Amino acid sequence: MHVLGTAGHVDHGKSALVRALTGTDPDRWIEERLRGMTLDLGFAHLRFEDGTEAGVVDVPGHERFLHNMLAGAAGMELLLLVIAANDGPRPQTAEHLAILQYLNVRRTIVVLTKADLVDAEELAFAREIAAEFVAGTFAQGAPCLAVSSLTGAGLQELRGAIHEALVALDPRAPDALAYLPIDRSFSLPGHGTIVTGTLMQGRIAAGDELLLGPPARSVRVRGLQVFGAKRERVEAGARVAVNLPGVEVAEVGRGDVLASPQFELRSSVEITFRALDISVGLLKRSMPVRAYVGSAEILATLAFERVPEDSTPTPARLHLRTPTIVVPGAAFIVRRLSPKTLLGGGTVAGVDVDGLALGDEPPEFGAILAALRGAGLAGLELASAATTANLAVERTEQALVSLVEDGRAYRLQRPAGFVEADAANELLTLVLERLKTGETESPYLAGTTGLALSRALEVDESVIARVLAPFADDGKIAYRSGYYTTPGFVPSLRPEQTAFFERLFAAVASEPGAPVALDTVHNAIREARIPGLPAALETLLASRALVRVGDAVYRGEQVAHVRGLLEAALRRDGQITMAAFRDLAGTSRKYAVPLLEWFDAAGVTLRTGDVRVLRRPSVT
Ligand SMILES: Nc1nc2c(ncn2[C@@H]2O[C@H](COP(=O)(O)OP(=O)(O)OP(=O)(O)O)[C@@H](O)[C@H]2O)c(=O)[nH]1
Ligand SMILES: [Mg+2]
Repeated sequence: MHVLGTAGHVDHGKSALVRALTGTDPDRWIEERLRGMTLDLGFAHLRFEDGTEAGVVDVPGHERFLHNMLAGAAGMELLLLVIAANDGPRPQTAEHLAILQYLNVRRTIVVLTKADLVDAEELAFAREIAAEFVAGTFAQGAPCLAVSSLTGAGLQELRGAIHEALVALDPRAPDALAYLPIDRSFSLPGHGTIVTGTLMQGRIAAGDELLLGPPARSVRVRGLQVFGAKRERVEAGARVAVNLPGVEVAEVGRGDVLASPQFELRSSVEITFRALDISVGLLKRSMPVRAYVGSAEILATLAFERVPEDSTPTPARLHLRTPTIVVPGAAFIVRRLSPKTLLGGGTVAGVDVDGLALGDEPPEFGAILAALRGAGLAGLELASAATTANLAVERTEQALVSLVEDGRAYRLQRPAGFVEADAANELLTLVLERLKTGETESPYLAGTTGLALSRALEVDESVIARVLAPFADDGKIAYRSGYYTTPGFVPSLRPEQTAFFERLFAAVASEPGAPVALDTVHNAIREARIPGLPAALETLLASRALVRVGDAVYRGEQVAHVRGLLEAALRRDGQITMAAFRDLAGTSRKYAVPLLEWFDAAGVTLRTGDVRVLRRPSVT
């Protein structure tokens, strides 16, 4: 069996295509459906009459969710590179393609979606642009098919091309040791913890003893499923759900690995690295990076004997800050810490190089680290660090910069200072444990506030905010709209909560301009007597799945739609009156006034006299 994956820019129709091909909506979360945007990986099952099947992985196109795309990208063998015929290749089309060149894609089909929105001449032009775009990449010469997921045009031909490609793919190494990067974990009443992922190589059978980590522990497979059907054994290439008794769901998740017991945790691996052409100039002899291996994102140091000057493959080493199960031959990519520029990628070599030093180090590092350690989570500002370590400010500053680059100290803001990495990491671990437990128990909560963390951990709220900020920048923890969550966590409402909001908003689904009154929402919540509804509403508002405008509540997609119409009208006419806006939005004056004021406050429009103009000439 093989895994087919989507890639491409936000809104280009990846998820709609998966739905049209498989009948399954890969957007699992209500936030995704209300917002009309994929946030996390989605999964589906493609089946042909002759028994050929494939697992489908749908990725988010928005750059903010690139870490989720990366967690699913390594498993793909057949790529559907999605380009909207009416929009052409865009930044994430290029970024996804650049990432995938380092991973395991073996065949590509370019899919021009939204073909119903262009005429024959524009479509021919879109084909030309797409062919030019993939020229010189691994996708050069790939078949290019135009489809409309809306009308169904071209879907039969695409299914034919997918079938042909799947049949032509060699099976993945079934005789190798088992290696399954985990992309999801959840618990089922009566079954305990289930983990899912793509079995990259080898076989797994019920009853097998496997290694789970990090941290490493031995587990026994109770049961296996592929697309909801029970299996005694599964082979490489399948999307598998594995039932692991005795493992708490909070202890395992995306980024962990399930593998044959012959493997072990490694903290330093020899690699073959190939730089991305445009990033060659950024490479240093030893530099902190984010490494993406399997479904994991790991902070690491990339070290060269000789820094590459072009994109020819070069031997190098990766020192992983978190020891991880790494399989020889595994493909990976690395990005810069900040900004998260793609640097390149490669494959893991066979030899273990644990214990190699990272180079000589000046003696003042020890003194500064000791000073920082003494200050704990409060950290030290530069001048006090210099005084405590008995060093000149200038040398202290240079050393602190190196320590920050190496990941042994973090830079703090407001007020500026430095904190020892171990102390900060310990806080992060405590916070993440707490968040994970909360997210498992009440997955519908938007997250945990700094105040709640402060009370639970008995650490000053301001210290929490200051120490966690660098982790939030690095993607080790997520902070959004006042709530902390584990990275990649997307709140998910309970089925009865989802059903409640879907029912409530179904009434206005066909009218883009019609909201539900806030009072109606509150009354319905009170009457429904479903636990957790007020918190679920908070969550939907925090994620912008729902948007409160004055006394009314809209679906995020409605507001985005009206905003699109408004911006198009303003670009065309330069200005708009309230009455014209009311007609444009298909709503009444009662709703049009607060809506337009909301767009003013959101920085979309600017009021001048009786009309509105665009605040910024172009907004994406
Ligand atoms: N007219 C037309 N609209 C389409 C087609 N495919 C998708 N759309 C619309 O385009 C919008 C985006 O579609 P999605 O499938 O959510 O796009 P996506 O690529 O999955 O977006 P992200 O996952 O957020 O990156 C939706 O409003 C779809 O209804 C199509 O073939 N024709
Ligand atoms: Mg999508």
